Amino acid sequence: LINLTIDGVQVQAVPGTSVLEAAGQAGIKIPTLCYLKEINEIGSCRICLVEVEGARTLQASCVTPVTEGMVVRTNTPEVRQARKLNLELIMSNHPQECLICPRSTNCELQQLAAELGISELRFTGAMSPYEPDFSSPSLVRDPRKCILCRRCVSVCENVQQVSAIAPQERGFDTVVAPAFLEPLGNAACVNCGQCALVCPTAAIHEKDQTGEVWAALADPEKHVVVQTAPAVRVSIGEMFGAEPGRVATGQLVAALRKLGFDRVFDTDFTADLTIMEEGSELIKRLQEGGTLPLITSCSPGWIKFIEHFYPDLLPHLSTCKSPQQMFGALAKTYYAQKAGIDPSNIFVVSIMPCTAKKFEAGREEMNGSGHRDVDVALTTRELGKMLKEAGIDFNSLAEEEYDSPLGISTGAGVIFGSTGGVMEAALRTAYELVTGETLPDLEFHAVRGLEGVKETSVNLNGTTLNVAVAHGLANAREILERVSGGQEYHFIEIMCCPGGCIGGGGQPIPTDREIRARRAAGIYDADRAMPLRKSHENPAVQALYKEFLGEPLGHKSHELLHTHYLA
Ligand code: HC0
Repeated sequence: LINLTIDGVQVQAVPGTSVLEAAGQAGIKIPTLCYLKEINEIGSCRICLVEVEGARTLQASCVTPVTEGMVVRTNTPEVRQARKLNLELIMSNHPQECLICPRSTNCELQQLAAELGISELRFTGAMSPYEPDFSSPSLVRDPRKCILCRRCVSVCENVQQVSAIAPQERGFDTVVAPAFLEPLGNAACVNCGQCALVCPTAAIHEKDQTGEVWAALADPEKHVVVQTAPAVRVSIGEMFGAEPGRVATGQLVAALRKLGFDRVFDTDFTADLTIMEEGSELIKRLQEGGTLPLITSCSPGWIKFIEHFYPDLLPHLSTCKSPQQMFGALAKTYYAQKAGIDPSNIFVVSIMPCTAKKFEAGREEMNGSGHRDVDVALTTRELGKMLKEAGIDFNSLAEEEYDSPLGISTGAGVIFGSTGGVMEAALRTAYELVTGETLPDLEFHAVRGLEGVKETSVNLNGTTLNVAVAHGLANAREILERVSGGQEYHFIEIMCCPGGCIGGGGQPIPTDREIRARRAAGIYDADRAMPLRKSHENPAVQALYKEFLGEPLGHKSHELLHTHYLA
């Protein structure tokens, strides 16, 4: 261990620790702005400056490693003044639009200005010459609000290995943008929104579609139904100050009814249905010698990634649409018929933890019912804003139940929300369908947790099934390279975002590793609390096959629930 002194306190730290981390471990807070643990440690913003005895200048503590005998001061007049000056310079070309900014009250720059005691704008310089970019179906780039911290660049390059954006031009003209200043909508961006999740300001944020939903709710001709993704129930409370991972399913339902939705349904229902279709597809490919491994297809950022970067591997993808899209297709056929409503008057809204779901909902081919499957996909953050605008006090709502039949689900549907969940749900069903026996233990812990790539083998009546799970696209790439290299898997789950949907780009800000872990724990709590925990036991899914679809992979399923991909 290395011994050093910070603000007169004796501190010990392992070699390689930064001064910032060592101070944090000793309970000494140093302000930061560009810093993002293990993702963006570049010392560019100069907010975390400290005085190191013997050094010629103040040092950025996030990139200064501890050394034996080091003496650090984090709170001297010089340090405070330098931090403040650096922040004032960052603010000198930042639009003063806080009152109308999408990140108002949740902006790190705003918060830091308050914490560092900035009470006047001493400098106002020229503004960024670049206009906002509205070309993406999921995200809005606003370079005027960019402070060039590079967090988005690092997440896109290192965590997702997509590299859709990078600093372009130089000097005052520097802008974070796609190559050749192309609009984001033309870039290889997968719409995952991890950039928006780490942006300290509103320089990248989700495309706000709340106006379209307010309009539909106010339209007496429209029958507006809503579906809630698995991962939203463990995060929406955070928009109202609740602890991450608190399961708020019943309050979510109550809040949506209060907003005026005609029916409140659950994406978990079609998650169960996905297991029936995808599980049957897996068994068919195993028995008939189809393309293996089969890879899951419910995460739209992942789909765009494989379409862009590994088109030769597309035959491995399941042809199943995602649960979001299956829901839309059924809402405008099965449900429309049952309820006696003209499908052209049904308006389907999704509440998703995901910005790529907006892109998916808009994909040309997603209209199996003869109508747009899903009309609008909102993020968890957008729903939070609507609830606030409506004056709904979320955390004090009494719990309510989903509507029937598209609101009936099992614990297997819930766990879709966390990395490994789709795999676990599929194994629960595949095991019982193939062996004809009841699973002795339905929890598959080998596929749970935040490790980047997880592998295990499951014995199905003498046949060994090799499975793998990846979350975050750098890990997806790792698995695809193994597949290309001939490693023998039968079934793979890939989710675009770190942690799976609980860490989606539309989730409340902040979302970090610890928050992801707590939301995942909430997902597994919700599963354990369900009376039914296997998709094939879902009575509403069984009724759907009996009354409408016939059988898994049948003609109607192909029409409504399956899709194709673009190479
Ligand atoms: Fe999925 Fe997801 S991607 S798992 O398949 O949770 O169900 O569609 O809604 O939340 O986004 C399912 C689909 C979701 C989430 C997301 C999750």
